[in-house]
Amino acid sequence: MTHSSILTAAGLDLSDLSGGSLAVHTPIDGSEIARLAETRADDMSAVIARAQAAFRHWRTVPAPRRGELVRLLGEELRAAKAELGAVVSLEVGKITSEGLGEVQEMIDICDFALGLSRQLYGLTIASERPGHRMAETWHPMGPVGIISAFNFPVAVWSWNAAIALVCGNPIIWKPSEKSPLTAMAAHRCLERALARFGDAPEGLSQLVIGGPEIGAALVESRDVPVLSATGSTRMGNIVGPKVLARWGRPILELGGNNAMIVAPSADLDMAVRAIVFSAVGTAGQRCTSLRRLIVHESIHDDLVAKLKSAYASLPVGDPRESGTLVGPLVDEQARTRMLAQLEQARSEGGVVHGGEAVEDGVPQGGAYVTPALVEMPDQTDTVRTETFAPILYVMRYSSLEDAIAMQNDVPQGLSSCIFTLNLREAETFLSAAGADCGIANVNIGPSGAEIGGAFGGEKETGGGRESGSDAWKGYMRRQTSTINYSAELPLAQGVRFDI
Ligand code: UN1
Repeated sequence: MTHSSILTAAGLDLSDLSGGSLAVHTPIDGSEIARLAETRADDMSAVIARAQAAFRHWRTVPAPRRGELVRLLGEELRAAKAELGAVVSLEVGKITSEGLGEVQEMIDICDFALGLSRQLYGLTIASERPGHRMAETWHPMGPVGIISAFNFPVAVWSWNAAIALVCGNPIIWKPSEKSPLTAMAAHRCLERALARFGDAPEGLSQLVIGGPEIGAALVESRDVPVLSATGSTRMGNIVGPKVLARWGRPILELGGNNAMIVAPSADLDMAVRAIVFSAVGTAGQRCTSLRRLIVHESIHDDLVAKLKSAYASLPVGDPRESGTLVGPLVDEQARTRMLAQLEQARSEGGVVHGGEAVEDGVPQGGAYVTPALVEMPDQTDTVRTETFAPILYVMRYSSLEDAIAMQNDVPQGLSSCIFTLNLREAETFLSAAGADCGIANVNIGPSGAEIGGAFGGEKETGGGRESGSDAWKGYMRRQTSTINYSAELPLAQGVRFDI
């Protein structure tokens, strides 16, 4: 299929894809596949006003009816799964199976949100006063701004969109400048669902295309009470304080520097498979990608030998070809950064295996690399830095306590895991004295989380939670009510104030 036919098959109109100022390239061969018109910064106040108007209506629609919209979105996504997955592969370079997996993640969150639309439960609370009842009710917040990253160009939007919509909030989406086409194709699915739904207010979901000034309008507006942003810690450092300064609620999903501890009892064959998927899958460009391997000294050499042989046979190439496991990096800049980081690691005593630019047997113009395994003497500053590329630093440990201390001794706190068959070790890792991350797994890798759990992390990862569990509470406001059905007016805490 040509680049254009992939885009038209996903419902995009080629006449909308040219003549604008935002050039979009495919990482597969670096060629330009669209030139999009951008939303003007001046238009953002009208966009936000439309969302506010939609909010006044949508908040009064019963939540289970709002769930119907998300059910229809799930249907549209099921129907368009192959076509949308192909745009993910074209625009961000994911292998076919991961492109499809991304759309499946969207379908899953729609199913979750549909069930949730009948389960936005509050509490009833025992009152200390006779003839009184206390209750907690969850209400919609208002427009939710969603700033998404290129690496999960549509799944992370859908976590926010599906939950925000059932919670009664309009959405305004600013995708990464690197992945606006996937966003447009996904938004078409929502538009089709909206048409079938029938009576949703105009402006319930809006897509804005452009750079940081468009995002800044969302970040700075008091009429966007919730701002969910996925991206670098540098971006979060700007966005978070600005949203807080105007008393908004940020939901931040920022950098990760995820580790795996491999203990002496680990099933090494399973560990190798988990390591390779999580370090090399998506070309190391997941927030959850495995970046640090902390291996017990007794099995270190054995594991490194197994990994070296697994890495040697990894098929690098066109992500659309069956058999390819490692597609391109998103752009040349990402490759330059990866190679520079490896140089830095070498200067700190690292021994690098792989980590080379690939030009043969791959489409020309793409930034292809062989994944890198780097044996490090220590956890240096380079290891503590997140590089969005397939670099796996391998270090040794002798006691579990040291391994956990190393796992925690980075600024980020997204995902973590341990491979062990020892119950004491596994439970220690999961305990209050264990991993300090938002996600901590046993005998699986750090990436590929299911939507049913809350997703997010601590420290420089930003503290936000999205997706499953009770992350929906971040999209609603809690109201505590005390209802007096007696004929008396007793005061709490026994206070007397007789007049
Ligand atoms: C991200 O990289 O921003 O857990 C999200 C995972 C995916 C989501 C990653 N389900 O790897």
